[in-house]
Amino acid sequence: MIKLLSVAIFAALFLESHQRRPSPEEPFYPEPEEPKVCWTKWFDRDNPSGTGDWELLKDLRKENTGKICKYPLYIEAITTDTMTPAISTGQTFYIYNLTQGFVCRNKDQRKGMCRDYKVRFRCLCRN
Ligand SMILES: [Ca+2]
Repeated sequence: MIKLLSVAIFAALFLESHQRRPSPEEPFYPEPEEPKVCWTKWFDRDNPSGTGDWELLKDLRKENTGKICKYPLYIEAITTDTMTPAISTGQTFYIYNLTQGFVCRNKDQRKGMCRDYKVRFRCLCRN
């Protein structure tokens, strides 16, 4: 009985899948587009006057509720004065990653002082 039933189900599925086969006259549907990515605004919550420039993701999230997506795809840090990419300044960074954010500690620098940085994140766009 079960065998007969499974044959019947198979036959039904087989017929249905054949009925749905697109004919050459049907319109062509292109592949779905790649999801679009968006940047957040620039965040600059700290100045290097203390122990350094602390732009931690957890603090930025706390101070800017809902403004930074849960899973950022990219983080970018630049100086606030000349917009120089952090990686081009020659300074050493304590933290610079997607999960923690960005930290420049003054004690890690040859000149003893970090520049002031701002950060932004790339996220999937909201529709
Ligand atoms: Ca800063």
